[in-house]
Amino acid sequence: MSTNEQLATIYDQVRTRSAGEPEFHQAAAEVFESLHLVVERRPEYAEAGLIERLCEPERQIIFRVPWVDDAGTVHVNRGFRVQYNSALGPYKGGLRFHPTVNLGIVKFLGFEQIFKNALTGLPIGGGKGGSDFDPKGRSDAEVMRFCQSFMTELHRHIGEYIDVPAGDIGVGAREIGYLFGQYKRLTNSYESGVLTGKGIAWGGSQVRREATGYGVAYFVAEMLDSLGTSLDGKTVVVSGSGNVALYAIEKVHQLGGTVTACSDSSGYVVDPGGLDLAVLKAVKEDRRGRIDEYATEVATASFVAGGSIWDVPCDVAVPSATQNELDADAAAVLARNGVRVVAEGANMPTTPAAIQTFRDAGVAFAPGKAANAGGVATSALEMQQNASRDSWSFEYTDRRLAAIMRGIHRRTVTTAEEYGMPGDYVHGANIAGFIEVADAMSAMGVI
Ligand code: NDP
Ligand code: 2IT
Repeated sequence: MSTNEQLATIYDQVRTRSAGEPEFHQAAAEVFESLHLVVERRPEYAEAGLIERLCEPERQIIFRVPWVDDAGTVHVNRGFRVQYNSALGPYKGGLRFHPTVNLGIVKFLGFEQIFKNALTGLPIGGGKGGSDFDPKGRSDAEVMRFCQSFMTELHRHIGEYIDVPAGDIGVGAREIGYLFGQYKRLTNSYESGVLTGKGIAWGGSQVRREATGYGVAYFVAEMLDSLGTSLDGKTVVVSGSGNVALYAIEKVHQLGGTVTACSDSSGYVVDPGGLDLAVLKAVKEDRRGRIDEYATEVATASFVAGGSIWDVPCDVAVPSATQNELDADAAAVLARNGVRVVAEGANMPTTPAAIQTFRDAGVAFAPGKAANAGGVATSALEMQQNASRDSWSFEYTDRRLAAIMRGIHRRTVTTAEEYGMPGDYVHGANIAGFIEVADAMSAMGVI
């Protein structure tokens, strides 16, 4: 059997076993596309059944989450934690609270997380979790009761050396606080290292809140540097207006770029002179409001309900909302409008056809597992601080983050070159991440 046939057979088995999980198939297919380059040179990976083992989560936990709303009505949600791979360290990855969450979504995110975490060079395995709970429109008390119920089951499966969750869509500092409080109460122990993204006063790390967005901006700066230019004077469009988007915008502005548009699920705002971050934070962080409120408050801005944010011309695009938000049509528009660099702040926001469109148009494209790894990397720095009962300054932690992002960029570029795909960040990230995990798994035998 040729290498390609061998990989096609394994991929078919993966699909059959995970019927009805299209996002997981997509995430797996993206990695499989790069694997033939590795397996041709290193057949021992395929022989040891490594690829099949990597595709199968070590453990999947699905549980009932009952809770009572403010009116006294009982609700039942579903909770998930997929402990995907612990070859490099305890399972690590966020929790997502969003009505679209299902097992396939959690598996795609967990699978990506394995390679992303490997690329950071830090000792963290891959996992992901969440619930189909929708926090939108819920009071703090309702969110608290939901989080307490969720943690009442989850606490038996996690721990500083076992599995360390953090935030993702719908899970920020407020939710991590309720989750940590309930974990502490159930276990009667102040185990700081069990969750990351905590508040600074109770074991959190400086820069963790900013880290994913800052990290993407640092990565974009490296990509532009490779092209012989910089962020200075560039126009940038960032989709979403959550944790990742807000701090990507902040750092892009600090590095001399101008972010002219951002969005939420209701539409997008354009502010040609550059978004006013203070107003944006007031709307989105302080008030948990909708993005059209920005256009009501800022005279130079306009709100477009629905529509595609990718119609806004830019030099750099940073999709930072959710999976498959940038399709081939949007990619064609961006390319036609002269985009030079696209970096994924979200996980898998770009469809496979859109990635191909960027390749064909010669646009530099960085996948999330490289470009958005700054969040989880800083989570690993939070774990280091918790383990040593230390806390570092903002400046020191930010320098560490910037160095990690430079390292991931260098490694991705070098690996792509080594495997005959110069300039291809997708292959570079997949191959570098895979080799790191595969070598560790090989050393540990068939487990
Ligand atoms: P937030 O919940 O803070 O913000 C999410 C943003 O994306 C909101 O603006 C939201 O709009 C929008 N959005 C979410 N789902 C949809 C949807 N189905 N359709 C349209 N818009 C949507 O999440 P984060 O900023 O933390 O996460 C954004 C992305 O970044 C996700 O893909 C996440 O997996 C990824 N990521 C997050 C990291 C982190 O540290 N937080 C680390 C690495 C990656 P609305 O409010 O209208 O729903
Ligand atoms: O997708 C991601 O990398 C995250 N949501 C962050 C995970 C973490 O453990 O900090």
